Amino acid sequence: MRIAIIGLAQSGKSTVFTALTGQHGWSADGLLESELTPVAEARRPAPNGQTVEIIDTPGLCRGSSLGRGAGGAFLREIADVDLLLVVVRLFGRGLIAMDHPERSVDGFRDARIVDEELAMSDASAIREWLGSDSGGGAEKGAALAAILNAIEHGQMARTMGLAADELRDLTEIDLLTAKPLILIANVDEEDLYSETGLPFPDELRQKAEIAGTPLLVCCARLEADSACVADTGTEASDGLVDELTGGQDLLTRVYSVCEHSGLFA
Ligand SMILES: Nc1nc2c(ncn2[C@@H]2O[C@H](COP(=O)(O)OP(=O)(O)OP(=O)(O)O)[C@@H](O)[C@H]2O)c(=O)[nH]1
Ligand SMILES: [Mg+2]
Repeated sequence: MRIAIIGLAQSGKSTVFTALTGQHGWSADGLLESELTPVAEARRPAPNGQTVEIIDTPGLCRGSSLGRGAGGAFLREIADVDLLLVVVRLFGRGLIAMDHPERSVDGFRDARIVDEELAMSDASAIREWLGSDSGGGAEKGAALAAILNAIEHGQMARTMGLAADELRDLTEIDLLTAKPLILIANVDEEDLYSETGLPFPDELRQKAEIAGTPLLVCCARLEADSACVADTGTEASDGLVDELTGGQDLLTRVYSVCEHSGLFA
């Protein structure tokens, strides 16, 4: 099982990577084109004993699928993973986020940008196939043209009623928008403990609910710190944190979503 962590630049992807693997991932400073995407195994094997490989990727921005920024080049490389973890930044709300590609903190907008970049990357992969003489036959060409049309009209392939591997059999292209996906809302530690309400806008939750996308709230920094100290399996926490996390660490919650979605089958 392979999982890729994606999201806009400076959203906390590498911190999530550390939380899940206990190792360090990408940092924008050390980014060299020749470097490979950091890959590590999860700290614990999956409940069925399966090895889970986790891949950290450089950050996306608007236009990544057209080659802008560091992240776009990796989109097709991670097209064969089984699950995408999309990290959206919600920490540092109310501050000007000079290190963020959009210069502000807005998880709903960022989740939409990621969807758009995945869709544009899929669309260009399909167009490339349709434009080449790949000999896939008229049936396959027609299926791909229909999928391309839907993606260009904003529909994600994962909502087309076909599983990612069924779509793959049909199209022979690994479509990013067909991948199962978990949204990770990366909040400040103070937000986790805040009693003034949930630390992310309702529209992000609504977007997740409408799309049937699991949404996990976490403070990646806190989880990364405890992952580096010890692997305790589940983290004891209390109060609001328990309500948000069920008292479990991020890896446990990711595994739980995978189990419910049949991804460990
Ligand atoms: N306050 C707070 N800061 C965080 C959290 N997660 C990450 N950060 C900080 O945000 C900055 C970026 O974190 P990274 O994990 O490197 O983000 P990234 O998405 O991997 O960044 P790129 O690889 O450059 O795209 C670092 O300074 C982190 O310490 C969090 O949960 N809370
Ligand atoms: Mg990184």
